[in-house]
Amino acid sequence: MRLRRNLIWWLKLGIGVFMFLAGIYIITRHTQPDGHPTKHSEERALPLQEHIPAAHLDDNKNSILEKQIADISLKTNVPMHDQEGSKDWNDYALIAAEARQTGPGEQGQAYILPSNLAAERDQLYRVNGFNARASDDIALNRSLQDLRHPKCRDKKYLAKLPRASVIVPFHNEHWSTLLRTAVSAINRAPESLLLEVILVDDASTKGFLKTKLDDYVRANLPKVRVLRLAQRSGLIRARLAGARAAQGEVLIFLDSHTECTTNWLPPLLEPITKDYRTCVCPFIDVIDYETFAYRAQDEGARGAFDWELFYKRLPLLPEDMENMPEPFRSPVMAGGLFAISSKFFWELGGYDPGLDIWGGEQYELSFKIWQCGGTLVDSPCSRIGHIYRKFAPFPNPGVGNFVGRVRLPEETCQERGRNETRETISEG
Ligand SMILES: *[C@@H]1O[C@H](CO)[C@@H](O)[C@H](O)[C@H]1NC(C)=O
Ligand SMILES: *[C@@H]1O[C@H](CO)[C@@H](O)[C@H](O)[C@H]1NC(C)=O
Ligand SMILES: [Mn+2]
Repeated sequence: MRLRRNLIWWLKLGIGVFMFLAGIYIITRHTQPDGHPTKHSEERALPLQEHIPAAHLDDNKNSILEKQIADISLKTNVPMHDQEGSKDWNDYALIAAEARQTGPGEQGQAYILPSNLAAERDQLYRVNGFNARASDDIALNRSLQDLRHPKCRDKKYLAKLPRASVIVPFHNEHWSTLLRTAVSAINRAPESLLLEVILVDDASTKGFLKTKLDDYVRANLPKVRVLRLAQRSGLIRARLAGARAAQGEVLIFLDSHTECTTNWLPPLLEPITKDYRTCVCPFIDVIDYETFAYRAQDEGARGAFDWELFYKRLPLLPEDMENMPEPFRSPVMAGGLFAISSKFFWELGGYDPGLDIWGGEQYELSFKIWQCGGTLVDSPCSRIGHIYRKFAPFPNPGVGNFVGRVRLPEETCQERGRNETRETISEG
């Protein structure tokens, strides 16, 4: 009898002490001042995946208290959004309409140009490096097959996402490939999330890219505006000009001969909403330069480079495979297509404007992202096709490759941004 009483007393004391300690733990976590860049607030902005295991503490049959602690620390560590905060952004009416669409190149199928058009074909091939004549027979709003991971189809994203500005620099781009870039981006993005598409004309010389383009855009594409550079400035300076003109909270850079596929935008915006220093790349698919057939390049890889700074693709890590289709970290971006918050882009100082035309700019920006406390991820549910040309149709007017001239951001990020606490971008 006495022994049992003793046991109960000890048990009560044990529970009491445990609850007291747990209480103190909760209180200190809760009252941590928000504005101070403590280690704690550093952790807050880490990508979601790293914190997810905490949610599985439920399985652990320990005390309710422990679960409460886990819940609270989850809430304070990560701007987690529950089911109510998420939304199905799919445009099912559009998906159904596209499924019925037939014609040249529809459903992303190969289009074989009739042989009587060989002369026109050859002439346009020479100036574009791809079969632009075939492109002209394909609808600007052609349908594409859905190559995404099956789990992407009904995946929900945050209901509150920031608005994006799409920036498309071009120099002598072909008419239908340029417009298909804009049309596919606009049609397949939620109306409320795509603020504008800025076409940055880097001193093109083709006549139809002037008044005819302005007129077409004014009549058909209210979200598009054309920004003209006075002289040939190169890809990087064109992107910078577009970024300066952009009004969205997120900047999305696209190449001028690309096609965005179904629901491409929310998977790029969501990681940035969770941490504005995350830069997000879509999966890049291949649009065939001859037939415009749409196909996958692969099912994801990490960007890297060799000792000569040539871009390489490495296999995914096993944990990234397992996590599919969640965004995974990638050391360097391929370059042409990515999303970044305007805030972070300017904290990084944008691109180094000393960089000319093409080749290496992705290293400069990728290094700056990682060195300035950012993260670079690939988002498998966002897929965008790109025409890899058969050959370069115009000479590179710059000094060519500038790999040797990549300046590292020693001063760039130490001054800008480093002393700020991390935060998420406001919605809109
Ligand atoms: C594509 O455009 C054509 C012509 O402008 C239009 O009739 C058709 O409905 C559009 N298709 C979709 C899926 O919106
Ligand atoms: C920290 O940030 C504030 C506001 O952004 C700025 O005024 C200040 O100069 C920065 N301090 C340092 C040491 O960079
Ligand atoms: Mn390209």
